[in-house]
Amino acid sequence: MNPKSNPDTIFSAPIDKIGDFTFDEKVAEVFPDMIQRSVPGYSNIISAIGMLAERFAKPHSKVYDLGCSLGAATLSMRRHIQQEGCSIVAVDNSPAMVERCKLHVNAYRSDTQVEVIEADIRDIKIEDASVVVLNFTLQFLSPQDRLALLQRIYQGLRPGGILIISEKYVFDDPASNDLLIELHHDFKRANGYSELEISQKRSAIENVMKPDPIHLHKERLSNIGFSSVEVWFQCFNFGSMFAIK
Ligand code: GEK
Repeated sequence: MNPKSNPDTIFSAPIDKIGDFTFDEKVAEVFPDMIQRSVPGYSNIISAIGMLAERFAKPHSKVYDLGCSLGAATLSMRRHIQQEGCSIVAVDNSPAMVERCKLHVNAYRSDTQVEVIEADIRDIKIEDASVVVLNFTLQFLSPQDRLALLQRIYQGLRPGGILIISEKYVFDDPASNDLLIELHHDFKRANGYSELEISQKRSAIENVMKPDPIHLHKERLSNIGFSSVEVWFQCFNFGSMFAIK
């Protein structure tokens, strides 16, 4: 996808009182630039989600993109899916994201139908799915809501279906955790973010995003019943897993 990307300068000037980060109009406007410069491996993950969807999408099944933002994963999957009668359901609870996502999706036509829905992913029905994507979304749910959503995804997946779940991680060993956080900050510096931007963004996000360790993700998915659970990508403290039913 090539959405028009305005530069992210949201945290570039000093802010008196930093509030909690929200996915509002201002964020939606600069989102492609923000996520590209902030999440190591983001474009590789988006491409690979397309490849995985190509393999796992089944004819006449549903494909879900939960927390779709501007629809990058949806568009990547739509480009790759060859199966007849697949439909993609893209869901986000930010009105600003959903409005722009619809524009991106409608800019091209395709045989794979896409429905963009403004809703909380904790409330939507998940059914007859062959592919479910949570690309950097689960981490924004309060920790006590995560298990229930993953259980509903498991129930809604067909046998052999895949969940792709990308997240920021924390690590139990403090020295490893600190090093990986520092490497992430180096990545942001290399992408032109200033020390002020890095620290103000960190303060804004720390109340709304609580990352889990990789072992907790694996245990939770295995306990739910997923048979194959593996990390297929990691760069610093960011990565992506698949879980196959
Ligand atoms: C991408 N997947 O580009 N219900 C619905 N949406 C939610 C909820 C919720 N409860 N909580 C958060 N969101 C995208 C990137 S961004 C990740 C995902 C990031 C939405 C929120 O509005 C935002 O659009 C998205 O989840 C997280 O592949 O910004 O680091």
